[in-house]
Amino acid sequence: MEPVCIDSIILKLHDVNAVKFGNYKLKSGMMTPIYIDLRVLVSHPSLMNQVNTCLTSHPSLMNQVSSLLYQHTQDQSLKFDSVCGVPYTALPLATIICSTHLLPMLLRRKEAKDYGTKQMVEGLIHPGDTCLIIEDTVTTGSSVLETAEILYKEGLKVTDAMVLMDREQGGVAMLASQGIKLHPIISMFKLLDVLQANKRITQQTAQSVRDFILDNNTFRPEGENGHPSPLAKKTCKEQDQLLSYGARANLSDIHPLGSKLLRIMEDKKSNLCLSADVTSCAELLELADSLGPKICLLKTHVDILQDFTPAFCKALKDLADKHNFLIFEDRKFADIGNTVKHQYEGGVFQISSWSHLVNAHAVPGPGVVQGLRAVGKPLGHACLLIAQMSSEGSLATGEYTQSVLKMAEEHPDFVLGFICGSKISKKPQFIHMTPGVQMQTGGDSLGQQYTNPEEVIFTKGSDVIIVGRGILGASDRAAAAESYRKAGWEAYGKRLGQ
Ligand code: S5P
Repeated sequence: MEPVCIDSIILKLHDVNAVKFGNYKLKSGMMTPIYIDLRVLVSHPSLMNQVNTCLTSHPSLMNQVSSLLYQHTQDQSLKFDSVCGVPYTALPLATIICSTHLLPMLLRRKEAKDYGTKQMVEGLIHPGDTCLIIEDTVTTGSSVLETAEILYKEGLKVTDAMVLMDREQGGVAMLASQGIKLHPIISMFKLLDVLQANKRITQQTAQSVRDFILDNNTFRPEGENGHPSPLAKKTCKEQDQLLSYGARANLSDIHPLGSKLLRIMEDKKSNLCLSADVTSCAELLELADSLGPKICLLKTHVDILQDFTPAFCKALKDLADKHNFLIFEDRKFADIGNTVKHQYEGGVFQISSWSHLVNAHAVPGPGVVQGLRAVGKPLGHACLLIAQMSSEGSLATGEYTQSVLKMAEEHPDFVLGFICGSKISKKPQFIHMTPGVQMQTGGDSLGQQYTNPEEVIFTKGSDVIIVGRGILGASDRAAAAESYRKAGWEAYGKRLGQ
């Protein structure tokens, strides 16, 4: 392939507004300063209709792109029996390639039909055949993998995938870890070079996009021993687990307090919430001061304090500012909206005046969130919904947990996450916090059940460990807090594949 072809296609893609600069959201939820929108190609019928299969002076753009993709399969001597485009944007590309070169095409459905054959893949399937996947743009590679997994279920093999535009954010490596070789035609850095050289974008824009791409690689390929890490084996559905706390803090639809918490976690290298379940204000303030540097969040049960005074709240807030942690009053609101409003705002404790976060049971229905929101939202506060509990025999399981998830999704402006035993939402803007954490698994005599930090963060995919007696019961509380901080952070590193 002549470099000039690639350059001219890049410029034509820019002409038809398939390359956009600004602030856009990717499928993963990540914000990006560049967006490749190849869907616009189908909005240029003159380009689409013009039948031309070689790169002469005025071939259609769609055909040029298809030709490039096909040409590359020939250059690489790829062997395949059929072609499947990733829905939807790559479908016309696959169609043109197949009709031009008389290749059998397979059509992958996004959802199974609820009538007829219920097939996920349409077309003549010969188990054992090799199918080539065609994609328009790759970021993480998850869409290609999803299509491959559907083809595998039909007994097909997938060894190679062709992509027009590789954003160079880890897709090639991720797919390689799954045994699929991705062949990109245009890389992000090449695209930026061409647009800059042709004065389509400034040097500054090009550089800021390059910086973004370098800072936002979505895949960590290898374990230390050179074998793919367990994460490399994750399916596309688990790819959101690869997002760092810092990257999630930048998501467009994250609650501002959630964003703040994730930044604190990243800055302090701590996903530890101290459950400061002590009964004297002095002891609690001493804990906040001495352990403050190690935690992202301090959880209180203000109603167990024997000597509560409003001055205590002011002192706690000052310590939260001093050590950069958030305060979470574990009030577990569970009444009708009007009542929780008063409980949150008024009474002796005036919780909304000092606590950044509170939590609530979903049992009363959405009114509980709406009541809390009426008070907390104007103050920039947020709440967690209790989706699961650590105690033996808890009723918060199964369908109940799913209903809590739905309630959270319906109130993203006030619910920033969950109290839960494991990750329950695939939306990376929700923060999962897990209580019942100790180094030694087991429990207490009143039904509490413990899981260790690695299990909670790495295996179960939660974000924050909530630790009470594991720290409070230690002879050296600072050393215990440090060991929980370290264990939680190492489990997070392992999750990211570091
Ligand atoms: O399901 C739950 C929810 C919460 S918020 N299980 C819990 O244990 N908690 C709280 O976490 C509980 O009220 C206590 O404050 C803390 C756990 O304390 P530990 O001493 O058992 O670590």
